[in-house]
Amino acid sequence: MSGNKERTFIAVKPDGVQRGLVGEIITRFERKGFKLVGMKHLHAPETLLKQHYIDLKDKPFYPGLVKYMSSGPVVAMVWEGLGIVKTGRVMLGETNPADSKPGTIRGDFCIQVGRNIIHGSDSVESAQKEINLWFKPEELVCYESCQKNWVYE
Ligand code: DAT
Ligand code: MG
Repeated sequence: MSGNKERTFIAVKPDGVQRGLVGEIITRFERKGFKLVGMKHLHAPETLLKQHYIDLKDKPFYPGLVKYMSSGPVVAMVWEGLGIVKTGRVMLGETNPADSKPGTIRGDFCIQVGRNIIHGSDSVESAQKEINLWFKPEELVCYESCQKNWVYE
């Protein structure tokens, strides 16, 4: 995927869902002009979460991270747009909310790294991997946004 069709995987974590922040997070991506192409609300199986965070398997916080992620439902989404992986990360803020600027999602809504409410892919390659892990191809909706010519030149 390239250009306006770049995609990223965004997930509202269990604390974000429990705290009623799903709408706020969707609103931020919608208002920016990005396009929603996939979404589901699920209690993710541990096997999926272990695979999702496989690169962190040797970190001391890995077991706690998997437990936290499986402690309640998450809202998994695929968003699309120009430069969305990089811009999505800017919108999220830093991994540690304490380092995140006001105006970012983590800067505005959370305090500790172990309860940082949202996941966003960190590269185009990992986005592709994560989208394939969480979604079947038929779960991604193909449509043209009526905003296209107003969001892009
Ligand atoms: P990000 O979620 O910003 O991509 P990451 O991929 O390095 O960050 O880590 C994944 C998640 O693991 C992160 O959102 C929260 C948790 N985590 C990272 N570093 C941690 C730490 N030092 N202590 C506890 N949890 C941590
Ligand atoms: Mg990461």
